[in-house]
Amino acid sequence: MKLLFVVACALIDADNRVLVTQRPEGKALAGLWEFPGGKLEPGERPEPALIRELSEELGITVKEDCLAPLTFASFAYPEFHLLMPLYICRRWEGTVTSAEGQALKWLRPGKLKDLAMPPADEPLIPHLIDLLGA
Ligand code: 9L3
Ligand code: MG
Repeated sequence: MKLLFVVACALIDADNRVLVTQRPEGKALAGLWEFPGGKLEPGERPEPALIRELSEELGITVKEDCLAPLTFASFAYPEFHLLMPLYICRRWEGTVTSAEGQALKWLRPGKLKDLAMPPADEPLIPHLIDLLGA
């Protein structure tokens, strides 16, 4: 089975809200709300990959020591098995903007349950509720 290594991040604001972004039309899982991130490039370590993805998708600069791993997601699709660590980040430089035209939402963790999310992302919600409250 092919492994797909993806990294994702819960950006957390001063009110303990978490950022989710909507996958754009034309991409796999279009319309679903996810924690921002993406695939590792060949030879790339997870943290630099996440820093690159957050810069490309949200226009922010994140330092590696501001990323802390929280938990791990795994989901077996028919074509590949997705492995995805979830990092948290409370400090970044710049303003979060939709650099690729995707919709953005800041939500308390308890509200994430109302969104349609990819199957890998949904089991991450209780970990964020444990950390930040609902
Ligand atoms: N994926 C799932 N949850 C996420 C992210 C960032 C990605 N939080 C899944 C969707 C795709 C695959 O990982 O199946 C690769 O993502 P992308 O490179 O298409 O964003
Ligand atoms: Mg992505």
